[in-house]
Amino acid sequence: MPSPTVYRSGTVAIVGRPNVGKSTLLNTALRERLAIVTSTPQTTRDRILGVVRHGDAQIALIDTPGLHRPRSRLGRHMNSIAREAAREADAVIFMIAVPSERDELKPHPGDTTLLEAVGDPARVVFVINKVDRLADRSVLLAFIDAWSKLASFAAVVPISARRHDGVELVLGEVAKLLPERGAVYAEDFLTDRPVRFFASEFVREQIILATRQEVPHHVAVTIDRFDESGKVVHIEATIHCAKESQRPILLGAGGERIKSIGTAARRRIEEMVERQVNLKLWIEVDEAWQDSSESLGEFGYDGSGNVDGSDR
Ligand SMILES: Nc1nc2c(ncn2[C@@H]2O[C@H](COP(=O)(O)OP(=O)(O)O)[C@@H](O)[C@H]2O)c(=O)[nH]1
Ligand SMILES: [Mg+2]
Repeated sequence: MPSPTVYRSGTVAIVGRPNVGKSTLLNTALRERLAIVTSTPQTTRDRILGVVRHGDAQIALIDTPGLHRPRSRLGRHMNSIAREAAREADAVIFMIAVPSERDELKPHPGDTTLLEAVGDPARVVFVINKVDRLADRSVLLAFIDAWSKLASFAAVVPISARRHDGVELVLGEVAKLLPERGAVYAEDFLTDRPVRFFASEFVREQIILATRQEVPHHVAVTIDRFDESGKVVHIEATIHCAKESQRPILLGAGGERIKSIGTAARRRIEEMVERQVNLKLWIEVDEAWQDSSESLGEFGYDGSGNVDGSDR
């Protein structure tokens, strides 16, 4: 049976400061745990595209790194990815999280700067996430009021991405902003990233969850071997950290930590490939890689989307 015609399609960049819930929204909208989510800011380093069908529309959502004050070349690269995605997209989801206290009602300067960078608010759906945190709904109204004075958005939608609450409303609003044209992606197209990209991300996710403080920001993961020719998928990955002192933290006592990182990441990868996975992890120290353009390129943070550690 031919699939029904898609009348609207286009790209929608999800932008906002770190930790507001952009990646959670992507995953919820796609009903797929694609993007990695943690409570640590700057978890997302790359743009990740995920395509979702909503009514007559095909929406290509682009998750982006949170805009922040960069402290390294990597940070600057992450910011430029987000700005570029917002510029090039047909529409923008501009996301903030509800303030937890009344005195935070004033828009954050980081948000107002970002709003200016995004441009015409008529193509922006303003999404207020984490409303589940609010005990007092009047705070939300006051917040919406403060923001509505700043710009006239195409729509304002309060949601709880974590609870799947309001996500369909967001998709409905962005669909209205997309140009009328046929489907750009095939019906079953989910993402433009290869499985090996997600394999490296899932390892990084477990490192962020298992280590604290500065370690997550100093770690990159490359895939040295990805062999799916047999029944079992064989993957070898290298964890690159920036200091020799981070190696024992990653290893843990008797290698316990790296072992549990590997087990959890392997389960996530198996969930995605729906096959048994054999995952081997290595640790390497690359001093100050976040400021080396060579290392950034090698680790795939140069816009090439390449996640191979080398051409091994
Ligand atoms: N309470 C609450 N937490 C959320 C919600 N959405 C996301 N989070 C949490 O906020 C943190 C950051 O989420 P993430 O999606 O990684 O944010 P990103 O940095 O903007 O991509 C994670 O701990 C999420 O579980 C929500 O609707 N409510
Ligand atoms: Mg994210």
